[in-house]
Amino acid sequence: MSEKILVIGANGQIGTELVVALRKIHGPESVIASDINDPGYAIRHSGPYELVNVLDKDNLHHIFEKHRPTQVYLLAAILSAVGEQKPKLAWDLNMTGLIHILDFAVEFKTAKVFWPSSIAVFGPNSPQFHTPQYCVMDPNTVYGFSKLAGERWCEYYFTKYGLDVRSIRYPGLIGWRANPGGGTTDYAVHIFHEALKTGKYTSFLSADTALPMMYMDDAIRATISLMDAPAEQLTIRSSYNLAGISFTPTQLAEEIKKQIPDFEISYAENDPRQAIADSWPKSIDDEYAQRDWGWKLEYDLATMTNDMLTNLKTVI
Ligand code: AKB
Repeated sequence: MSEKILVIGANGQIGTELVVALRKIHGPESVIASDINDPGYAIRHSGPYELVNVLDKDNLHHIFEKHRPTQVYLLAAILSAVGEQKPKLAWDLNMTGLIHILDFAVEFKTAKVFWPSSIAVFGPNSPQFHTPQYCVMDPNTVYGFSKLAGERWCEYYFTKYGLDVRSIRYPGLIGWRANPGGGTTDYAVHIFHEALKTGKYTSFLSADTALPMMYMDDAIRATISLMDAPAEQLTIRSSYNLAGISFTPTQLAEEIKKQIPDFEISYAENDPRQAIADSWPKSIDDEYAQRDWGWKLEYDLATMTNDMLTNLKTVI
């Protein structure tokens, strides 16, 4: 069957890379990139593009009618830090946007839907180390509980309407092609830009704040492998834990110093993102992803740092 893949939120950190990867696999004409904002040069010139606002039901209905997508990736979201500044908007975009997509996917018989969840679904009373797939979940950010509620909606549409929805709880994502957009893990991307530009960085998270992170190449590979996995192998229709690599700002700075020996890191105090980070797991257990769809991480801290610095140098 020839695919028609709609990527919503194509200008974001994941979307920018996912569109390129999907266009390589399926051909440029099969992947419709869409976003609320005008696309960047690469996306506009490498295949079809639509302006889409997920909160505008009529506009979205028109896009489904026009393209009749066989797969939809809904990446438009407000992340943890911005979500705390605009809680109602974060809830509305993250929830209403998802429900619109799930409804239209049922109406237009979309074969598969991908929706990203996050390690933000865990909270202060979740186990902090090797956080399992199933445990206490008491997220205390709007982003976190919108993702947790979204996971429940995904499983509900799978059970009630047979919609093939798939999801990953992404760790913090690190890539060189696009910037992150307002999350708590953004420091781990900014640090590379500043290391190359100024040789210094002030981290808004404290020196020993460990968080699960993942290099974008692994995240894109995970997303596409999950979407390619045979449906009968998938035992989780809420969202799969993915472990990635856990490290602190100090450990990341030490790794950067191996290549930029004069690099200096300092630490800001009283940043509101610290409390968010403190409520999240320090490491994650992803045994279900390994077992169900053969997930295996490729990049560790050293190889990720090396690849980031090598590639970022060519674009900044
Ligand atoms: C954020 O920091 O909000 C995101 C996430 C972990 O979901 N990167």
